[in-house]
Amino acid sequence: MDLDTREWQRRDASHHLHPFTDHQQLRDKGARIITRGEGVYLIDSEGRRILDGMAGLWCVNMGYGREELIAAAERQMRELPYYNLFFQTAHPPAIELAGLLAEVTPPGFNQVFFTGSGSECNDTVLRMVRHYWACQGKPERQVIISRRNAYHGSTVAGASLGGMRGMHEQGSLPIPGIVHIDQPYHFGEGQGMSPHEFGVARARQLEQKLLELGPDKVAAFIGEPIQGAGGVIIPPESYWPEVQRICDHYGILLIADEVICGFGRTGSWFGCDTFGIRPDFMCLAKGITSGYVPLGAVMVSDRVAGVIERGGEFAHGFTYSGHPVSCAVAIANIRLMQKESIVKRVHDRIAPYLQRRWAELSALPIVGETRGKGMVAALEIVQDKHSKTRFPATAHAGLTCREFCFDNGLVMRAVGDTMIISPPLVITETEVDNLVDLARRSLELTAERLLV
Ligand code: PXG
Repeated sequence: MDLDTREWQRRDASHHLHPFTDHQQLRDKGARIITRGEGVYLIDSEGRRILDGMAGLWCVNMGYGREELIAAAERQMRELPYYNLFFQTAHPPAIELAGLLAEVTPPGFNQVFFTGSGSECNDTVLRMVRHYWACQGKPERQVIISRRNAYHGSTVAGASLGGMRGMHEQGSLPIPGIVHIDQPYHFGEGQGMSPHEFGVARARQLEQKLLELGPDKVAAFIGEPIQGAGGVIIPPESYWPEVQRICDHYGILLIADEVICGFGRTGSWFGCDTFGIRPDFMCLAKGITSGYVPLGAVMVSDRVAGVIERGGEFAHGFTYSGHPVSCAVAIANIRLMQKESIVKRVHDRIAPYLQRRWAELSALPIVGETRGKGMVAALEIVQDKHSKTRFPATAHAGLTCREFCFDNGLVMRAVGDTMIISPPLVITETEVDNLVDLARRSLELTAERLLV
């Protein structure tokens, strides 16, 4: 179908409910219609090229239009478009991918449970953690500790594990047995402490919460190595080692939600490698297939898998757990990453370049801080650079900047007044220059509009 923009928008408004969207606002404005992708660029229904600074939703790591991934999907669809992994059955793509994941994940991860998404990974992990403790004769270990402003998905367990107040308010969440501590967000909540002190202080909240609940009631701690959707919250260096120490000391399981950080985003294969975390579970999705088809995978450590394997039937699974087409694309995606040494390229070349260029934006009068790691970065829009005072909420500084970005041909996300990027890992130096120039122009326009 080849319709003009207005007709697409009319049809969209007639029948389509969007995720995380105020439909009144959307209907007034009309949706942006994206029709194609090429490399790091999107093309919209007006034929405009837009640099995708978010890699879709943090997932199109290898860029749009990769023939290897397209061919793998087509081949698998012809061979076996669907079969399940229930009832003592398996298929070649799931078996091959499980082995490949064991190869690329850190030592001690040799078992994988497939799902269809990041949210399903976190639902799986919640059930598996409690099942693990029940198998160990400790069914009273139920509570999972998470963090405010974490994002772990939109299913009931995912949204409950997440720490988004707006999500909890809709639908009586969180479900019982999930509690939240504060996030390691130094710019927003540092209270005059040094990053080091603040990192330790925020990690120690885990210990305080454990002691308050009784350590024998606590099953696990869950965290994103870097919080993505919460605004690219990069914890101080002191944070994760202290969290790890506490988890080890009290014997609670550590779940790393690597849905965004996994597959090269932070400059190593996994966020755990970057931060030296030794988790019991890793939740993977998004970059596992570069977003071409849906897939999630829960990596289960040897210590946990040994118990689960001896624990009888784990009554859990999805129709699309390890869908053959998704697994075939994931295999092709990981092989392509290996062939192009993409993680090394990110680490040695393109991430340092991106971070150097991004940091230049900190000189702008409305930028209070820039930060980044690997191929994610953020900046804080402020009214007063020296006191780091924010604009009043009514100014909608972040959304204003986001609109200027779109108009200038750049996708950059706003989380409140924090602007964030997570471009495809295959972005070139010239494209990074283009991204930073477009971001600068949009920030200047935002300043002109707001600093009157
Ligand atoms: N964990 C993390 C860390 C995520 O970022 C999920 C789990 C859930 O994955 P699924 O595949 O169920 O969506 C995510 C997803 C945003 C945004 O606005 C971020 C996500 C999803 C939608 C929007 O930044 N992350």
